[in-house]
This record gives sequence, C-alpha cells and structure tokens, in this order.
Amino acid sequence: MNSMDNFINFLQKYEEKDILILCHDDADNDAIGAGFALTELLGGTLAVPQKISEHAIELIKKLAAKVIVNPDPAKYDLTIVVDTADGQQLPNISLDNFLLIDHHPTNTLKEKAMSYIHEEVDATCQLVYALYKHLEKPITPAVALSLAAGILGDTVQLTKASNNAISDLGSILQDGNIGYSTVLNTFRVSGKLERKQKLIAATSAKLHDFDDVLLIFSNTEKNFLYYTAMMFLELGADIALVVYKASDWIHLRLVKSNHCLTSHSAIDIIKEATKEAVIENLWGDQYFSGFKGRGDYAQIISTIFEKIKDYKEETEEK
Ligand SMILES: [Mn+2]
Repeated sequence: MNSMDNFINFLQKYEEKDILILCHDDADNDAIGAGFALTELLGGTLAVPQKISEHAIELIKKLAAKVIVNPDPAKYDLTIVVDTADGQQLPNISLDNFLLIDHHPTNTLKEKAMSYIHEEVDATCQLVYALYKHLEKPITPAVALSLAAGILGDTVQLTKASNNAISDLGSILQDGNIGYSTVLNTFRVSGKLERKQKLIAATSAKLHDFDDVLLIFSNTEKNFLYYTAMMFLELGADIALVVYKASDWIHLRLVKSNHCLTSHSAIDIIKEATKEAVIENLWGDQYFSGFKGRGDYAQIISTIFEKIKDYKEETEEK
C-alpha cells in the first residue's frame, strides 16, 4: 500500500475523534497553510508549540484562522504534525501517537510516526493538496488561499519554485476560484508597525561592495527578518544579511538573489558561522537560510562576512 493510502486508512480510524494539527515552532506560511487546510478537511485544532512566525501573521488574519499555542497532545486522540523535519522544531512537545505530513529532504520524525506522507516537493501544502485530490474533496477559496500562500512562502514567492509547484499553484487557484493577486496580498505587509520596521531596517542598513557581490547588512528592531531580507533583494542587493537580537537570542536570515551568479551557499555560510553556537533552529538552502540560537554575536557576523568576502579568493585558488 502506498503511503497516501496508508495515511488515509489511519485518518479513517480517527474520524469523529479529537485531532490536533501541529505546526513546527515559529510556524511559517507553509506550516500554517497546510495546517489550516487540514483542519478544514478533518476538523480539529490548529496549534504551534510556542510562536507563529512574523510573516505568517498576515495569512492567519486573512484566513481568520484560530491557532492555539503550547498544546498538550495527550489531550487529543491523534496529532498530525505538519511541515516538521525534526523533533527539535517542536519545543516542549512530547509526542505519542502521531501522523506526519512533510516535504523536507531529511526527516527524523518519520520512523516514529504511525503513518506519514513524506515527499520531497517544494512545500508541504502541495502534499495536503494531493490529499484533497485523493479524497476528492472540494477546494474552498479559503483552502486555496492557505495552500497557495504556503507554496509561495516556501519557494520565496516562486523565485525558486519547481515547475511542479507552479503547476500545483495554478490548479489550486483554479479549483478554489481565486486570483493570484489575492495570494500576493497575503505577502504585503500593511500595518504601520511592519512598514515602520522595514523603514528602520532600510535606513540603518550598511552596504558593502565586494568584487562580485553587493552585500547589505541590517539589524532589525523586531523579528521582521523575512520581509526585510526580501525588501533588500528587491532593491538590488546580491546578498542580504538581516539580524534581530532579543536578549541573548540571535535570529538571522541570509538570503541570496537569483540574479547573483556567485556560488555562495547561504546555508553553508550560516552553518560554518554558527559551528560553535547553541542552535535552536537552522534551516534553508543555497538561496535562503535562517538561524535561531545563542552564541558569540560578533564572531558569527564576522565569519559570515569573511565567507562572503573570501569567496573570490577561494575560487581563484581552485
Ligand atoms: Mn515547508
């Protein structure tokens, strides 16, 4: 039996039961979008371990979704974990019986799950869409918005999307009878607070002109790293490094433009720079990487700068 059928078999056993749909911590649009679509499909409670990421807040507002914080899985008959690659992403949560839907290349929760849908696609929302199709359930406009926003989120607004993800996005919009602009609106930061944070980041940023790379470095006052980093790429930076410090916690994003032709890998640079740090979360790929943890701030930042600057020398040596 393939994993989709097996998964559906499990779901059928828990029909009419109390289900917890659990996103990874600091839940993004893909986690919230997939989780919301599952609650619409199965009923149940949507939850995050501790917090929702700043860039999913607009989507939650548009969906009028209810998300609870710090749930106790023991109080539910079944937990479905979405968009989560590792138990580290579920602080304070102990899991017993759970199902899993995820798209990350390596997944360490898989073997502990009763059943799972795990496929290496661009977004977990694509897997939830496949589940809807398999069950022949209609896609409502709200479900279409949640799934589409998840795909846009994880593909950095389609800039690194596979043809499959673009094709799924088209079908989702078609099935849910919504326009692409509706989805784009969930990425527009509208509130005064958010606009102010972008302006603070822009006016306090420092530009560095290395041979092949325009690097912009900015400290943000609040955790609006994603919007700020994307804004700098829009403005023309090749690489943007944005950092937010809260007491001894360091949050950072390192992003690289698609137009940047160097072989800098955002995830490799962050991994190297945070080798000595206490890592709570570290994720990403060549174009987009995020870190949350504790460590020597000055050392982390200077290592990132070195790695970006030394790139040319490295290639010349080869
Ligand atoms: Mn995801």
